[in-house]
Amino acid sequence: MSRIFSGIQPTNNLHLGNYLGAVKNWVNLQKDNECFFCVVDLHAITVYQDPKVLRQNILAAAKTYLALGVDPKKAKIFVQSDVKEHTELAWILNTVAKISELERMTQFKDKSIQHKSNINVGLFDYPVLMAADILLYDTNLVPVGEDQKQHVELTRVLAKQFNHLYGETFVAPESLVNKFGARIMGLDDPTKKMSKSAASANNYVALLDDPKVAAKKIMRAVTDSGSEIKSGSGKPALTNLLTIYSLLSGETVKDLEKKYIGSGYGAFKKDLSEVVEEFLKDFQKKYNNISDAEVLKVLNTGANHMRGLAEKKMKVVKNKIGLLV
Ligand code: AQP
Repeated sequence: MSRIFSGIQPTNNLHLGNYLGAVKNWVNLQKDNECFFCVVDLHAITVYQDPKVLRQNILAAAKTYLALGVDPKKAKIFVQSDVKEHTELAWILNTVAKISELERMTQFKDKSIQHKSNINVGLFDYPVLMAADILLYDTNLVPVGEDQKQHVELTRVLAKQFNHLYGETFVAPESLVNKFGARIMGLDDPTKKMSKSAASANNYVALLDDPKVAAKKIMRAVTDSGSEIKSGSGKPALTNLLTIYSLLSGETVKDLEKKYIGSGYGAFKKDLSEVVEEFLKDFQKKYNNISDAEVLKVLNTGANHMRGLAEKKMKVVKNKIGLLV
């Protein structure tokens, strides 16, 4: 049994990429591991969020975890800002992290281009807070999409640097990246990952999109030149659509390729749009049955449990660096 930590930012409605690259994996992992799944709201504010919308998005993210199958009897679900030790440890790790290491982070570079008018210190420091989230709980494994692998690598570096300076304190975690579906690409641009904060809503299928609207997004998705339904190099759009189809339907990409020999893109996309529509209808039925009171209770229980672990760990950390405890 491993200890597992992962989180998603409540920056907008979660999308198919968040599900297929992250939460789907969590649902499997919770069976045999000690799992902590967090709504990382303090990460979200590194890009300006409307306060009223953020509040709704935090609850929506937690409800989404539940509706996708994360089971509070098996895993702890909580909100990052409910456990103040995350930021406390982030400050301490800041004194170990090197600016030159943070400057190499791809997400920081990408987001600095995307949010030119607000390249704030938090955006730069994001990976250190993420390291704190992970190290605070002696996490062994961090299930993430391909895009977050670099941050987990940095977490390992920080754990080792701290241990070297102050003695064995932190577990150096490993990232757990799905072989398949780790990087779901944008529907409007299959060379970039599907992202909640993409400029166009046609980039993603949000899990709370009207199922009919989502079906239309699939029909409008960019395709590759030619007409063959095939994945592989030179076919980034079809590779992405086949990946989504396979992960949602359980059919392998090979079987899907066979099934659509001789069919055009239109027929393939029509079927995929129906698969997506059905998936969203089923998900939203579950989502709409979860009340605010129910999710708040789950978050409260989760936060209480996590606070206990976090307080204990912070005592150890403070003691190691010579603070009074
Ligand atoms: N397109 C994706 N394919 C596979 N996995 C993905 N993840 C995100 N996008 C994809 C995985 O989902 C988890 C949570 O990610 P996040 O929301 O905390 O941050 P992010 O990676 O920055 O996701 P977005 O959608 O791009 O959010 P914004 O636009 O707000 O920055 C992670 O495990 C991530 O790998």
